[in-house]
Amino acid sequence: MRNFIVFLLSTIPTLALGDWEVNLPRGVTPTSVLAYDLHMLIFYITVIIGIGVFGVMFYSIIHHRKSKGVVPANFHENTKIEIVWTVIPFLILVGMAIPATQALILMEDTSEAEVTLKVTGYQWMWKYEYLEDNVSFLSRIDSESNKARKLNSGVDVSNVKNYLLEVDNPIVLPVNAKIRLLLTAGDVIHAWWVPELGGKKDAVPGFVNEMWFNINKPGIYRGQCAELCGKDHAFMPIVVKAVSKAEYEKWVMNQQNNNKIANKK
Ligand SMILES: [Cu+2]
Repeated sequence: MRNFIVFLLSTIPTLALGDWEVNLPRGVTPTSVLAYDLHMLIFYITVIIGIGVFGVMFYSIIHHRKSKGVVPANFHENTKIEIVWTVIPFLILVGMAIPATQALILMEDTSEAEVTLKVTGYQWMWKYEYLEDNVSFLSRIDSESNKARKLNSGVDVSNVKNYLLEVDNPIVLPVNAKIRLLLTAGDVIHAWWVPELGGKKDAVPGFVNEMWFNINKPGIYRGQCAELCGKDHAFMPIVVKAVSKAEYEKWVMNQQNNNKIANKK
């Protein structure tokens, strides 16, 4: 039975199930934390409403059943009740819409970013351009995952570390800095998604979408393309390495030097 459940869960394309987690990750950015907290708040409101509504319903079904000789009350077209059951849901909805709107407004505010990273989706890789620092590179799935994923590769993928979630060139970004992403695509629609950084945005040919995050914890964060973009859609992962500002500056210098050497050749 457990194997069957594991099989069923494995058919759901999500990253969160690796550790038997079913909830969203809380993430490491202000927007991901906000989205998580908002999700939990609304989840608890719906749980309380669910318990209330089903509680009253089951209580009525059991204690006011016909076989007990109960005669139904008649309050058809009762204005007071109709006002109450309209006003209460209205207030609950407004109460949920206020924090949700505030969160959306914050998520859309890409102003005053320190680093601007242009992301272009291609079949099937990502191109990253650091607009201020003149650094750019392509990022593809790493060769180990790529070999293992081939039909009849004979590789047991459970032995491949970060299977399908590893790239050759990860993105490096500083922590505690506002990062603005400009997303577009060169062929078909892709979507850039790293769950722990919050948000997921489409990369559409001919359009530039924006998103931002400010990573508060150094670490490696992994994601995937989240828009079906062709046969290798599942094989264009995203890896973000969040490092201190000093380390980031060092990395940028190295990249610029590498670019210079490559250009000379
Ligand atoms: Cu894609």
